[in-house]
Amino acid sequence: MQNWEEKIQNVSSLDELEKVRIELFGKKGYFAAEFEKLKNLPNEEKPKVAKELNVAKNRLQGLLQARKDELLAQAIEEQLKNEKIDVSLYGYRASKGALHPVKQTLDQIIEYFLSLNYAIETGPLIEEDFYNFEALNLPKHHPARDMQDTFYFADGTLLRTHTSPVQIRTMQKQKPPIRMISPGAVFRRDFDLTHTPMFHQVEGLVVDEAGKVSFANLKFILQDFLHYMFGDVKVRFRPSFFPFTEPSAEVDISCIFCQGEGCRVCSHTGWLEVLGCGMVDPNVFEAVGYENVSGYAFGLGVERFAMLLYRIGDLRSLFEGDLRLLEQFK
Ligand code: 2U9
Repeated sequence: MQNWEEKIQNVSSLDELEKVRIELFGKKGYFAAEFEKLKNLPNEEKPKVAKELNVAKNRLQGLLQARKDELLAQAIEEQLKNEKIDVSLYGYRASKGALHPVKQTLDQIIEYFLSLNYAIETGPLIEEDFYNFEALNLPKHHPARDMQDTFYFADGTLLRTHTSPVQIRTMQKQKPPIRMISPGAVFRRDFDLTHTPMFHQVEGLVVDEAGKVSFANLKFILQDFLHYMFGDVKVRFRPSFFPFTEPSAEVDISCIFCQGEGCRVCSHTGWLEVLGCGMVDPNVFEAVGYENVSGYAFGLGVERFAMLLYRIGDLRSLFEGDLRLLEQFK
């Protein structure tokens, strides 16, 4: 017995202790064998020996449990010592992210038109010729359809070159009145200081019964919008041409860099072109089966707005994902 007690005291790990436990109390262990031997004893000796065996068994079980508790406590102590953390050490601070300046600009534009109850409509990036060109009064052989400007797929579909197809789709599924904007990515085969093959547009469309929507309404809304975006600037409308609007105009603001004095950004004109607009061409209404309506439309490039608002010189820097640029717009 002494031998077993020493054995229990001398184990130095929980694994070793488990081995001793099995040697003692397992099916083929010491006590199983001793109880087996009882059978061979004379009857009168059996109770005495059995009692002794039970006393020894209980004692050793107690010792085993005590040693187990001791070893567990030691292990926890050891762990606490090794895994001690120094709470006075400096940690790494997670750096805050920021919205991309194009996204911030887009949000600001959308906020204005939402406040006037314009609906926000979206559509597919891969379009059919009809929605991107034909319905917008851009007939076959129009130069804008050129392979030079448009990304075509082999099956004749294309990457939309403007968000106007969304307005066509909206008019097809809805009756007037319509008051909507279509923000989203567009694609053109263009890449230089002021052009990237993908950029974002916001286009607007308002349609109601003939006579209810005027160029004067358009002028007021765009003026108000540009004041919201750029603050106290002058706004002017210049006659222009777009296939899908007639009459058409381009809209300038007084240069926000030189207050109209003339500088490099405005090519010494004092003006910056920021929008295109006009009254929707009757051919467009015909293509969607609208009759006796009038409407106005406008379009703008979001990256251009972002460059002016955040004074970014090179358009391409908006697309390089350089954190040093993005860090500046927190
Ligand atoms: C429908 C009818 C008319 C949308 C318009 C412009 C003028 C325009 C350019 C601004 C800079 C595109 O991003 S840009 O290069 N857009 O000048 N867009 S009118 O006219 C429409 C659209 C849809 C059914």
